[in-house]
Amino acid sequence: MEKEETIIYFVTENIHKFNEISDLFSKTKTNYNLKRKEVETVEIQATNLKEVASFKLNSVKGQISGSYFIEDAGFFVDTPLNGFPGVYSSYVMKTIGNKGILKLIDNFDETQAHFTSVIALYFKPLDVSLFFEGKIYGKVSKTLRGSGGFGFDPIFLPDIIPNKTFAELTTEEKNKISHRGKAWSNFIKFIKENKY
Ligand code: ITT
Repeated sequence: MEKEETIIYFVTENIHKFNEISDLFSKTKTNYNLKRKEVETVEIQATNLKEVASFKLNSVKGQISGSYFIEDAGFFVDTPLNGFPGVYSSYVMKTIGNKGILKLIDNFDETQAHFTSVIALYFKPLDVSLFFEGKIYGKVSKTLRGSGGFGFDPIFLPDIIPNKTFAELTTEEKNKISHRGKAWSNFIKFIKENKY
Protein backbone atom coordinates (compact mmCIF):
# COMPACT_ATOMS: atom_id res chain seq x y z
CA MET A 1 0.00 0.00 0.00
CA GLU A 2 1.08 3.56 -0.75
CA LYS A 3 2.15 5.61 2.26
CA GLU A 4 -0.18 8.54 2.99
CA GLU A 5 2.84 10.91 3.28
CA THR A 6 3.70 10.38 -0.36
CA ILE A 7 0.24 11.28 -1.69
CA ILE A 8 -1.10 14.72 -2.44
CA TYR A 9 -4.84 14.91 -3.11
CA PHE A 10 -6.50 17.27 -5.57
CA VAL A 11 -10.08 17.78 -4.44
CA THR A 12 -12.18 18.65 -7.48
CA GLU A 13 -15.39 17.64 -9.21
CA ASN A 14 -14.06 18.95 -12.50
CA ILE A 15 -12.29 16.23 -14.50
CA HIS A 16 -10.90 18.77 -17.01
CA LYS A 17 -9.11 20.64 -14.25
CA PHE A 18 -7.79 17.36 -12.90
CA ASN A 19 -6.51 16.34 -16.35
CA GLU A 20 -4.67 19.64 -16.79
CA ILE A 21 -3.07 19.38 -13.35
CA SER A 22 -2.18 15.72 -14.03
CA ASP A 23 -0.37 16.75 -17.20
CA LEU A 24 1.56 19.43 -15.27
CA PHE A 25 2.26 16.99 -12.47
CA SER A 26 3.61 14.34 -14.85
CA LYS A 27 6.25 16.84 -16.01
CA THR A 28 7.33 17.69 -12.47
CA LYS A 29 9.78 15.74 -10.37
CA THR A 30 8.65 15.53 -6.74
CA ASN A 31 8.48 12.89 -4.03
CA TYR A 32 4.69 12.87 -4.27
CA ASN A 33 2.00 11.03 -6.17
CA LEU A 34 -1.09 12.91 -7.26
CA LYS A 35 -4.58 11.54 -6.65
CA ARG A 36 -8.03 12.90 -7.26
CA LYS A 37 -10.49 12.97 -4.40
CA GLU A 38 -14.14 13.88 -4.55
CA VAL A 39 -15.34 15.01 -1.14
CA GLU A 40 -18.05 17.44 -0.01
CA THR A 41 -16.82 21.03 -0.25
CA VAL A 42 -18.52 24.31 0.49
CA GLU A 43 -18.35 27.01 -2.17
CA ILE A 44 -19.30 30.42 -0.77
CA GLN A 45 -20.18 33.47 -2.82
CA ALA A 46 -17.46 36.01 -2.02
CA THR A 47 -15.97 39.02 -3.75
CA ASN A 48 -12.60 37.48 -4.53
CA LEU A 49 -11.30 34.06 -5.53
CA LYS A 50 -8.84 33.71 -2.66
CA GLU A 51 -11.66 34.03 -0.16
CA VAL A 52 -13.69 31.37 -2.01
CA ALA A 53 -10.62 29.11 -2.17
CA SER A 54 -9.77 29.59 1.50
CA PHE A 55 -13.30 28.71 2.62
CA LYS A 56 -13.41 25.69 0.33
CA LEU A 57 -10.05 24.45 1.60
CA ASN A 58 -11.24 24.70 5.21
CA SER A 59 -14.45 22.85 4.37
CA VAL A 60 -12.36 19.78 3.47
CA LYS A 61 -10.65 19.70 6.88
CA GLY A 62 -11.17 16.44 8.72
CA GLN A 63 -12.16 14.55 5.56
CA ILE A 64 -8.60 13.82 4.34
CA SER A 65 -5.74 12.87 6.61
CA GLY A 66 -2.80 13.87 4.36
CA SER A 67 -1.90 16.94 2.27
CA TYR A 68 -4.48 18.18 -0.22
CA PHE A 69 -5.29 21.13 -2.44
CA ILE A 70 -8.25 22.65 -4.18
CA GLU A 71 -8.20 25.11 -7.06
CA ASP A 72 -10.56 27.94 -7.83
CA ALA A 73 -10.62 29.65 -11.18
CA GLY A 74 -12.59 32.51 -12.67
CA PHE A 75 -13.05 34.19 -16.03
CA PHE A 76 -13.09 38.00 -15.90
CA VAL A 77 -14.26 40.13 -18.85
CA ASP A 78 -12.61 43.40 -17.81
CA THR A 79 -13.76 45.35 -20.88
CA PRO A 80 -16.68 45.90 -21.24
CA LEU A 81 -18.10 43.91 -18.30
CA ASN A 82 -15.94 45.25 -15.43
CA GLY A 83 -14.76 41.76 -14.50
CA PHE A 84 -18.04 39.85 -14.81
CA PRO A 85 -18.52 36.84 -14.44
CA GLY A 86 -15.41 36.54 -12.17
CA VAL A 87 -16.42 34.86 -8.92
CA TYR A 88 -19.79 34.04 -10.52
CA SER A 89 -18.14 32.02 -13.32
CA SER A 90 -19.62 28.63 -12.36
CA TYR A 91 -23.15 29.99 -12.15
CA VAL A 92 -22.83 31.96 -15.38
CA MET A 93 -21.40 28.95 -17.22
CA LYS A 94 -24.34 26.84 -16.05
CA THR A 95 -26.96 29.45 -16.92
CA ILE A 96 -26.15 31.68 -19.92
CA GLY A 97 -22.88 29.96 -20.97
CA ASN A 98 -20.44 31.23 -23.58
CA LYS A 99 -23.21 32.24 -25.99
CA GLY A 100 -24.76 34.38 -23.27
CA ILE A 101 -21.44 36.14 -22.63
CA LEU A 102 -20.99 36.82 -26.35
CA LYS A 103 -24.49 38.28 -26.50
CA LEU A 104 -23.71 40.63 -23.62
CA ILE A 105 -20.69 42.06 -25.43
CA ASP A 106 -22.06 41.87 -28.95
CA ASN A 107 -21.81 45.63 -29.64
CA PHE A 108 -18.25 46.02 -28.41
CA ASP A 109 -15.19 45.77 -30.65
CA GLU A 110 -12.61 46.22 -27.91
CA THR A 111 -12.48 43.55 -25.23
CA GLN A 112 -10.05 42.68 -22.44
CA ALA A 113 -10.34 39.55 -20.35
CA HIS A 114 -8.33 37.38 -18.03
CA PHE A 115 -8.43 34.10 -16.14
CA THR A 116 -7.25 33.80 -12.57
CA SER A 117 -6.42 30.56 -10.79
CA VAL A 118 -5.87 30.16 -7.06
CA ILE A 119 -4.48 26.88 -5.78
CA ALA A 120 -5.11 26.49 -2.05
CA LEU A 121 -2.96 23.86 -0.38
CA TYR A 122 -3.21 22.31 3.05
CA PHE A 123 0.35 21.11 3.59
CA LYS A 124 0.41 18.46 6.28
CA PRO A 125 4.18 18.38 7.06
CA LEU A 126 4.07 22.04 8.13
CA ASP A 127 0.39 22.13 9.17
CA VAL A 128 -0.19 25.26 7.08
CA SER A 129 -2.53 26.53 4.38
CA LEU A 130 -0.80 28.14 1.40
CA PHE A 131 -2.07 29.97 -1.68
CA PHE A 132 -0.57 30.15 -5.18
CA GLU A 133 -1.96 32.37 -7.92
CA GLY A 134 -1.68 32.61 -11.69
CA LYS A 135 -3.23 34.90 -14.30
CA ILE A 136 -3.42 35.11 -18.07
CA TYR A 137 -4.62 38.10 -20.09
CA GLY A 138 -6.28 38.18 -23.47
CA LYS A 139 -9.41 39.09 -25.41
CA VAL A 140 -12.84 37.63 -26.04
CA SER A 141 -13.39 35.93 -29.39
CA LYS A 142 -16.35 37.04 -31.55
CA THR A 143 -17.46 33.43 -31.94
CA LEU A 144 -16.97 30.10 -30.14
CA ARG A 145 -13.91 28.37 -31.59
CA GLY A 146 -12.22 25.03 -30.96
CA SER A 147 -13.19 21.73 -29.40
CA GLY A 148 -10.45 21.29 -26.78
CA GLY A 149 -10.41 22.54 -23.22
CA PHE A 150 -13.59 23.30 -21.29
CA GLY A 151 -15.69 26.09 -19.82
CA PHE A 152 -14.84 29.51 -21.26
CA ASP A 153 -11.92 28.21 -23.36
CA PRO A 154 -13.75 28.52 -26.74
CA ILE A 155 -14.14 32.30 -26.30
CA PHE A 156 -10.74 33.26 -24.82
CA LEU A 157 -7.91 34.50 -27.06
CA PRO A 158 -4.71 34.73 -25.01
CA ASP A 159 -2.58 37.82 -25.86
CA ILE A 160 0.48 35.59 -26.20
CA ILE A 161 -1.17 33.46 -28.97
CA PRO A 162 -3.80 35.92 -30.22
CA ASN A 163 -4.99 33.93 -33.24
CA LYS A 164 -6.08 30.88 -31.21
CA THR A 165 -8.64 30.36 -28.49
CA PHE A 166 -7.71 28.22 -25.49
CA ALA A 167 -10.01 25.56 -26.97
CA GLU A 168 -7.83 25.44 -30.10
CA LEU A 169 -4.73 24.55 -28.08
CA THR A 170 -3.66 21.14 -26.80
CA THR A 171 -3.65 20.60 -23.03
CA GLU A 172 0.13 20.90 -23.10
CA GLU A 173 0.05 24.19 -25.04
CA LYS A 174 -2.62 25.63 -22.75
CA ASN A 175 -0.75 24.55 -19.61
CA LYS A 176 2.43 26.32 -20.76
CA ILE A 177 0.75 29.73 -20.67
CA SER A 178 -2.43 29.39 -18.62
CA HIS A 179 -3.49 30.81 -15.26
CA ARG A 180 -3.52 27.24 -13.89
CA GLY A 181 -0.05 26.49 -15.30
CA LYS A 182 1.32 29.63 -13.64
CA ALA A 183 -0.32 28.91 -10.29
CA TRP A 184 1.10 25.41 -10.58
CA SER A 185 4.66 26.74 -11.18
CA ASN A 186 4.41 28.77 -7.99
CA PHE A 187 3.14 25.72 -6.12
CA ILE A 188 6.05 23.60 -7.38
CA LYS A 189 8.55 26.32 -6.52
CA PHE A 190 7.39 26.08 -2.91
CA ILE A 191 7.59 22.26 -2.87
CA LYS A 192 11.10 22.33 -4.36
CA GLU A 193 12.44 25.19 -2.22
CA ASN A 194 11.37 23.25 0.83
CA LYS A 195 12.84 20.06 -0.60
CA TYR A 196 9.59 18.09 -0.45
P1 ITT B 1 -14.29 22.34 -8.65
O1 ITT B 1 -14.98 21.09 -8.24
O2 ITT B 1 -12.79 22.15 -8.73
O3 ITT B 1 -14.66 23.56 -7.82
P2 ITT B 1 -15.51 23.87 -10.85
O4 ITT B 1 -15.89 23.44 -12.22
O5 ITT B 1 -16.58 24.39 -9.95
O6 ITT B 1 -14.74 22.63 -10.17
P3 ITT B 1 -14.15 26.45 -10.73
O7 ITT B 1 -15.03 26.94 -9.64
O8 ITT B 1 -12.69 26.64 -10.55
O9 ITT B 1 -14.34 24.90 -11.00
O10 ITT B 1 -14.52 27.10 -12.12
C1 ITT B 1 -15.48 28.12 -12.27
C2 ITT B 1 -15.98 28.12 -13.70
O11 ITT B 1 -14.94 28.55 -14.56
C3 ITT B 1 -16.45 26.76 -14.20
O12 ITT B 1 -17.64 26.94 -14.94
C4 ITT B 1 -15.34 26.29 -15.11
O13 ITT B 1 -15.84 25.53 -16.19
C5 ITT B 1 -14.72 27.60 -15.58
N1 ITT B 1 -13.26 27.43 -15.74
C6 ITT B 1 -12.38 27.13 -14.76
N2 ITT B 1 -11.15 27.00 -15.25
C7 ITT B 1 -11.24 27.20 -16.59
C8 ITT B 1 -10.32 27.15 -17.65
O14 ITT B 1 -9.04 26.85 -17.47
N3 ITT B 1 -10.77 27.39 -18.88
C9 ITT B 1 -12.07 27.69 -19.10
N4 ITT B 1 -13.01 27.74 -18.16
C10 ITT B 1 -12.60 27.49 -16.90
